[in-house]
Amino acid sequence: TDLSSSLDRDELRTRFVVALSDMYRGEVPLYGNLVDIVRQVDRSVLTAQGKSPSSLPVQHELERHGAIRLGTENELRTIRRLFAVMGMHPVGYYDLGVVDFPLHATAFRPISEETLRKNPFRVFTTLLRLDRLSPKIRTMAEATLQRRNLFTDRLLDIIDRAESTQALSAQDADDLITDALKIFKWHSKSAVSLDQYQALNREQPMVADIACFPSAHINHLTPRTLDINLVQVEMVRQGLPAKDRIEGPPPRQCAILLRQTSFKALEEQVDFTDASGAYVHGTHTARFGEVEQRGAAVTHKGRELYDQLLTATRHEAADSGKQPQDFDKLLAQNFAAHYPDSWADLWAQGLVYFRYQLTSAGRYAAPAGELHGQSVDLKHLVSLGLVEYEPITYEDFLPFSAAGIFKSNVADSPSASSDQTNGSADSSEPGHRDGFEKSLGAKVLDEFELYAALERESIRNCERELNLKEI
Ligand code: OOG
Ligand code: NI
Repeated sequence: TDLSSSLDRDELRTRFVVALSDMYRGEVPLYGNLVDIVRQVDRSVLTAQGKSPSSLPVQHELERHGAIRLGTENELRTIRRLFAVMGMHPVGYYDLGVVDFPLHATAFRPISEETLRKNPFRVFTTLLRLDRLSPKIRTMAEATLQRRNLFTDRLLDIIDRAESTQALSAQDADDLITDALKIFKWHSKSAVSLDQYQALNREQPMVADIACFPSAHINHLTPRTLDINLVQVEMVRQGLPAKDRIEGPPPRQCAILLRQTSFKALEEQVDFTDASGAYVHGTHTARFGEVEQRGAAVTHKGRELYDQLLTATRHEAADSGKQPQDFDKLLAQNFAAHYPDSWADLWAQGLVYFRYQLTSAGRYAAPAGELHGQSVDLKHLVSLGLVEYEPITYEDFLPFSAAGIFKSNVADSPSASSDQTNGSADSSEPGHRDGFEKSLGAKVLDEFELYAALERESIRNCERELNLKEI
């Protein structure tokens, strides 16, 4: 027995993202260029603020998310178990059916305040909906997916042990990382013939991406940046094949939700096998690089307002045949007119989730026990200057933004020319979510409830420190 066995899930997650990032930079050199751009931009932002480039915590340079696409329930369930060992759990449901992709998804991510602080890395994980494919293509996809096994026996064994003993030896931990990487590695030899690839690709390019390869290659990684607008400008200036607009809300004083942009997927050489077993050269387009900038998590009310403004802008733009730059201008105008842009207003109108803490005056008053046992409401405590609030960071994804990212990474398809997505903002028909959860073998957590719980917990802490009755 190994007495040094323990299980530090946060550390495993950090080792995993570092290893994944090294692997991906090796596989997709252009991704390395994007990371360099992000570092340059962040340095220039800090310099402009009179800060030293080393003033950021080391975790700043760890990627914030990645994405994979899976083909079967069994793959999804095993991935769920693997990510749980690294402290990542399924949060949120995303239906890509809103843009007619036979896909739905969740994000595996840390959920507690402490683990998010240590390293919030998450993986957007998509499952192919076989029930949405035409019968012939479905049979073909199922047959190739049945033949592949993403997981080594050693990896399955380590996951079992982590689940049953809640501990791993140092060797187990090393092997977990090594064998997990094998799942996400790129293979330039396809598991199917060029004919089959083309048939699957015609049905929907994502179907070919998922069903034609022996691994579930990571399709992008995403560092964060301090200024996504500058990264977009710099990508264009340096000749990267940048997506033509930034997804998400317009630039604001008070950043909300998530803004993302990417360089588009590259055409890569692939060997297919023909009937005689000989290799035939072809290409595949799936892997890209992305950056993100996160703002505040919004409440249901804040999200409805966001969806409403986005949908209205899309309709307005479609009616007048607007180009992407004009769309962004229109979006910015609509937000400026209707979405409050000061923390005080966002707070007063209940649009954002906040973390509350005692001010120095509050900490001074606490031991004096002046408020002991009283029930004082939160707004009053804030107005007395005893409690202050800061926005909670959004840790999830946005269905329309994800759809925009998917669409801009589909090669040569008629829908690829436009980032504007159709469909209604109500992206989560309950029937689909149920089906996804059945495939997953677990419920997906509700992101709004998680933010509300973080907010409540911070309020309870203030009450305890001030010796108040519960607010
Ligand atoms: C995932 C696209 C979604 C995001 O950042 O919204 C995503 C994919 O292309 O597989 O990663
Ligand atoms: Ni992404």
